[in-house]
Amino acid sequence: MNESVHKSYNLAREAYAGIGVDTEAAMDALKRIRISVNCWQGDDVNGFLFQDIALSGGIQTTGNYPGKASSAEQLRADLDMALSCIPGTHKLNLHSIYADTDEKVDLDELEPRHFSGWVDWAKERGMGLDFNPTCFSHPMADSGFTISSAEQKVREFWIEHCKRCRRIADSFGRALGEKCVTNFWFPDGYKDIPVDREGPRRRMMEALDEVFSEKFDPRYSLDAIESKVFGIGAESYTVGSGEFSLGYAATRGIACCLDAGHFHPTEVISDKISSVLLYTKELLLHVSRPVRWDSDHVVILDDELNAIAQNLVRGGLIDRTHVGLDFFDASINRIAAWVIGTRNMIKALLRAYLEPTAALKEMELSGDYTGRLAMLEELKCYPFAAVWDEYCERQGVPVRERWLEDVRRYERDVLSAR
Ligand code: RNT
Ligand code: ZN
Repeated sequence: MNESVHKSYNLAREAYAGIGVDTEAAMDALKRIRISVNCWQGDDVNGFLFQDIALSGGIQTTGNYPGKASSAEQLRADLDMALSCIPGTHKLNLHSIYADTDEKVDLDELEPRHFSGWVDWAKERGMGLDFNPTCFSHPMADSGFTISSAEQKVREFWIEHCKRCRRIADSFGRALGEKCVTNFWFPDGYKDIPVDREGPRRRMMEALDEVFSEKFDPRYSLDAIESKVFGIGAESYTVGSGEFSLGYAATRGIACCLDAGHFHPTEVISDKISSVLLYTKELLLHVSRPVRWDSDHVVILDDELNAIAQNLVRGGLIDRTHVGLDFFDASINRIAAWVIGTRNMIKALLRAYLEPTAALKEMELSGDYTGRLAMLEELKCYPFAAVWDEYCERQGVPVRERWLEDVRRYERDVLSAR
């Protein structure tokens, strides 16, 4: 295999050199990108803090494939398995409900020490951590409102939770020497048509201002706010809409989080990246795959994924963007889901790095739209796969579908015994 991988790569390198693309430089750039892998793919967004709590907040996992992780140790073992099939060194994106502790703590009592198991794990692997308050799957979220609730008691509970999450994020950033991005997403909304659309938004804005009143060193943490168009049970009105979130992020100097499934079905986030980054310093992405709705399917190498990667790489916007994943499929092997989705994200970025960007831009600026279309179409048949295989080989991870054997072996040896 190695021999043929290198042989194909050498031919590919020549082909790309012919259009001015340096495949070695592309692989070097790719190596530096750390994808934020979402922990919640491993256990269907359950977490370990509470037992027997149903997933709420208008999101849903479907399927009950056997073998899901039910402790932090199991989830870490599963992640290690998945990461051994993914080229590069990445970040893990944790939700607060993944606290690794025997103590009985509620969300408004969490402290950095409840996550020390994760910090140690990440440190050993040279990985970073990202974080999320969990404003759902909790009795205090039963009304459908959290931080924008009209009830002061409810609001205060969630404000306290969010404040604590920011302190935990800061502790992650310091311990690992790498910025921790904390994403704030609130499911708040109405099933049916509200009378007052302004009130909850004003309350959310004021609550967030309180959450963000404590200042942290920007080298270690960054806050982001994730918008959404609707959720199950909140079909008519979502407080944290696109306009709310972009306006909030831009005026408060924090980041927006664009989730691929959080807009109208024909809207794509690839086109939003270049606009949002004119008004905010940094950006967080939740790369997902909505099928008819925000279904969070495993990311595949489709047109939109390629477009996301192109928009990040072509404009150099990748340096200001944190690429996170957000999918959870419980109907297939969960480790395979991680591997497939994350490898695809990396593949799409590699493909984008293998474009003759300067030449394409020149054609565009000089009005040569014929050349632009011709080149973009021919590029699709360039031997990108040979560079991808070489990259996997050099990074010491399985080439092509060989990772599936490893995952199947792990399923037989470990998952089936759960
Ligand atoms: C929900 C949002 C959010 C969640 C995670 C679990 O619609 O996409 O990002 O998926 O926080
Ligand atoms: Zn998301």
